[in-house]
Amino acid sequence: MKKYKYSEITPEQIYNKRRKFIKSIGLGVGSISLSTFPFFGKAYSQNKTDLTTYQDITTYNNYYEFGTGKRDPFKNSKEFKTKPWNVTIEGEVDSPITLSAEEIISLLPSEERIYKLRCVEGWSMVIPWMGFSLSKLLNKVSIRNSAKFVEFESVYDPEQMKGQRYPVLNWPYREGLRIDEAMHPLATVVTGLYRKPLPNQNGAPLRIFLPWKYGFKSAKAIVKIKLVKKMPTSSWMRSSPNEYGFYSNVNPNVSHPRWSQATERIIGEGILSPRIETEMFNGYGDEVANLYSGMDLKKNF
Ligand SMILES: Nc1nc2c(c(=O)[nH]1)N[C@H]1C(S)=C(S)[C@@H](COP(=O)(O)O)O[C@H]1N2
Ligand SMILES: [Mo]
Repeated sequence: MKKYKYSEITPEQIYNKRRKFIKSIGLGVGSISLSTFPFFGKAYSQNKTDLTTYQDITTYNNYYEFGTGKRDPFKNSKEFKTKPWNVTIEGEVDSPITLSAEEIISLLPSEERIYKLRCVEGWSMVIPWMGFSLSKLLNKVSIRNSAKFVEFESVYDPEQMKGQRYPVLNWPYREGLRIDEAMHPLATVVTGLYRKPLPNQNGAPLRIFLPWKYGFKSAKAIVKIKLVKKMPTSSWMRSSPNEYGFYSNVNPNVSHPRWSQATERIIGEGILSPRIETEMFNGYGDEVANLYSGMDLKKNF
């Protein structure tokens, strides 16, 4: 099996054809904004071992607000209304702000970012996300020195989200990061995938994505970002504290209490193809390992 280093945001070996195409129409790779760029989902070839297909990315999901089955989010989120949509940034800031999703998307240009998502369940996908660094959004407020952590809150709307009528998790879905993790350039606000607006099942209109952490750290459909003094308790920590810690960095050497994290299955490759070895920090260690220097990552799982 071909082995990629997943640390490059736009690996040439994966997107060579596309880069040529982009060059030919006169745009640099780093800064294609959704608003100025025509959507084209099928203008490039797809090698199965490279990118996960649009079909798989949008029909095999975890999004418990819409049900716990993998196809539930695809089936149950079709009518979900993402307009109007506001995101509030509050807490340890000088003045809180509320921006609409449209404002955020037009204010902060999205670029294509190919990152692998590694779910704690032991599977992964390579996804051509559209998005921008979370730090750019956080910099819209003036953050006080007292802020040490960031808490994300997903939308609470049991009328539209059937899953929230059951106590599968402590709703709304909450996640958290240390502030330096949140400010890291790889911490992403996702606005789309495959150069199209983000499908509902993947967390429209805005979701977070942390390439070096298990997928559940990447809260979908966020409505609130709160700067806080103390380490927040995420929904997963609350539901099962011995299984899910605050950090949840991808780490092949630390097993989940009920299964190993040493290998993963790439979605779409068929059940006969071998699992690949999971890499520390999901393969992004060169970029993020310094955030954890001196920390015992077995204790801080
Ligand atoms: N609000 C919310 N965000 C969520 C989840 C969820 O159930 N609710 N599931 C998480 C999990 S476990 C994973 S693996 C990823 C899946 O993202 P994807 O469906 O876009 O692949 O979303 C994460 N974000
Ligand atoms: Mo997950």
